Formats: sequence, C-alpha cells, structure tokens
Amino acid sequence: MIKGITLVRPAATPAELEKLMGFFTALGFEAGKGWQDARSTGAPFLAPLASLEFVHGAWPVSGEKTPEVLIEATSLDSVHHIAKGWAERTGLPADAIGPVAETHWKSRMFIAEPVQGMLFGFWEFDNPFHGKPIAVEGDLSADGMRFGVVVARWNAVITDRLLQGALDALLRSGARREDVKIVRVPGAWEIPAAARMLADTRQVDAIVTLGVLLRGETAHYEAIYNEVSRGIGQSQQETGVPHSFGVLTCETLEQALDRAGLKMGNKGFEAALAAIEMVDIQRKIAAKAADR
Ligand code: DLZ
Repeated sequence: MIKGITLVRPAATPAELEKLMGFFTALGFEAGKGWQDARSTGAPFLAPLASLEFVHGAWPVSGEKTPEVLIEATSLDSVHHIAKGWAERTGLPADAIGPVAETHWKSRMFIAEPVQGMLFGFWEFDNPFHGKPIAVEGDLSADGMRFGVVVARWNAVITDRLLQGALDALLRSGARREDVKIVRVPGAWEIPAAARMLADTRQVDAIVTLGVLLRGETAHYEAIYNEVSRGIGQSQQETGVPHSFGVLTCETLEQALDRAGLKMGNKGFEAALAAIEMVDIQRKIAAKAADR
C-alpha cells in the first residue's frame, strides 16, 4: 500500500526558495515538475526513491496543520482505517489521526500525529495513474542474466561487427562474460535451428540472432529471408525464450556496413538491448501473475 515518501521543507520567502533551488540544482539533483498556484510555489527535486520538495506559501491545506513528511499511498481509506485502529489501540487522543479530506491539488489526504508534534500526511492522487507509467516496461540491466548469441559466418566482415556490438551491449549492461554463449553457424539459414537448440537447453534467458542477407548477392533471397525470420519467431514462440532479431536484410554490402557500426548504429548492439529488455519484461509479467 505504501508507495513513497516526500519530505517537504517550507522556504520562508520567495528569495529563500530561489536560493534552495539554485543550491540543489548546482548539486546535480534532477528537478521534478515544478508547480505554482495562487497560494504557493513548489520546486521538487527527485531522488530514486524519495523527493525533497521546497515550497513557499499556504500549503498543503491552509488553516490546517502542516505535516513535515508526506507519504503517498494507494488505497488511502484502508491506510486511514489502519491508522485509526492503531491510534485507538495505543490510547492516542481521537484527533491524532485526522479525517481524510480533499486537498486543493487533486488529491485526498489525512494527517497523522502519532507522537506529539510530529505530523505525517498520508495522501493519494484522485487519479491513481497520475504521473505513473501504466505500462510494464523492461529495464536494461543484464545483471544475472544468461544469453545465447547465434551468429552467421556468411558475410563475416559484417557479422563480426554485429557480434562485437552485441557483446558490448550485454557486458556493459552487467552480463558476465561466462554467461554469454556464442554459437557460430555457417549462414543465416542455420540460425533458427541453432537458436532452437540453445533455447531447448533452458540454460539461456534470451537469444540474440545475428546475420546478414544481401539481396543483390543472394539467390532466392525472399525465400531464405522468410524462412529465417519465421524460424526465429517460431523458436521464440514455442520455447517461450525471447529471441531478438539482428538479421540484417540489405541491398548492398555498403548498406550492411552502415548498420553494423558505421553510419546507422550497430544493429547487433540494438538486438542485444532488446533481448535484455525482453528478459526483464518476462520476469515482471511472471512476478505480477504470481502476485495475483
Ligand atoms: C547461400 C547463401 C547466400 C547465397 N547468401 C547468404 C547471405 O547473404 N547471408 C547468409 O547469412 N547466408 C547466405 N547463404 C548461406 C546460407 O545461409 C546457408 O548457410 C547455406 O545455404 C548452407 O545451408
């Protein structure tokens, strides 16, 4: 139920607020979304797990007690109920836990004074999705993840660069070298079969596939490309192991070089990041399902 803590420190004057903002900006704090209304001004500064917010003016509800610490919650009414019960059991005066009241900033809050003079504001936005991403998204930390990289030798001048890019992304994102298995296959045609073998071992969390098909130089280009992409997709779907697609399809060698670290980034690097992200998404979705 508890989501986060915001420490609020009122500045005595607008000049003091400016000074604090300058100081915390100079220290490298990331500024949050500032706000201003008829009564007050706020300048939040973000930390990964908390924020320290300077305000000036009547805040948060004029005429009421001002809490020093704000705690954002979900299911505010349940939190209030628990706080009331606790206050009753511990013999606190009835007004130690105030009523849940509307604020003037699209939220509801109650103020708790569990010990005299120490005020906590528990609050919840009216819109539960306010400022929060509603999508499940993967992080890019590969710490503790195991990968298979299947790379075609055909057009090795390109695929070696794709492999370098992929390794660079995996290792820089925290994967350990011993957790990355590289499998070299003759050409793109062999990628799906090798990827499937690796996935079936269940010893990898994701597979990065790397190859290059050059239209100008490949007989039956369409047929090979269709089969390679279908096979990689099929292996991914049937095994449930994420497979990222780093098989370039280009008209010329020059175009392929551009996509392997020259003018248009390195598609091996991008494919590796996609694999990391998919492992994390898979874990998050599984964790959410287990929570239900
Ligand atoms: C045969 C062939 C051709 C013509 N072109 C390519 C290509 O552009 N990229 C690639 O990765 N592989 C190519 N191959 C090789 C096939 O993928 C396969 O390795 C061989 O036909 C052996 O099965």
